[in-house]
Amino acid sequence: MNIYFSGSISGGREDVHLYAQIIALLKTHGSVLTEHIGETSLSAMGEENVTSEFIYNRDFQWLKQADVVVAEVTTPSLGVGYEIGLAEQWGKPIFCLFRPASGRRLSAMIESCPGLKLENYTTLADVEQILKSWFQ
Ligand code: 6K6
Repeated sequence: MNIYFSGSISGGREDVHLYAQIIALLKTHGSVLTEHIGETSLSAMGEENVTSEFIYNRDFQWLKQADVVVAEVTTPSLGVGYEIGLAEQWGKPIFCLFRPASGRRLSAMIESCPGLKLENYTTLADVEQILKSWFQ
């Protein structure tokens, strides 16, 4: 099972440690194509020595290859929203995780999108249970 994990980069890296923990959980369910999203060395300024064109083409191909998309949507991100939109157009299963304790309001375009499943969570233990129910 190829899993595309989507999480904020330019939108802000405040949750990068959380992304790494979610990716570790996802790896018990399949192969994560985008492990770098959880790397602290990847800053909001992006990967060094690669062009945005390279990143776009690579991520586009990975997204196409994915069997499922899991997006952490707490930190608003243009890229994450775009990837969700593409995956929806392609008919892929999309699972979104949102942390209400952040104090943020999730975009209505994600909250009410009929093409995805959305779960609120508080702790990593919650995420573990949610992933089990999604992937069973
Ligand atoms: C920033 C500027 C140029 O390059 C970057 C960051 N480099 C990226 N490397 C890998 N994936 C990226 C990069 N920028 C965006 N993405 C993709 O969009 C990832 O798959 C994320 O899921 C999503 C993040 O979007 P933004 O808008 O928060 O960056």
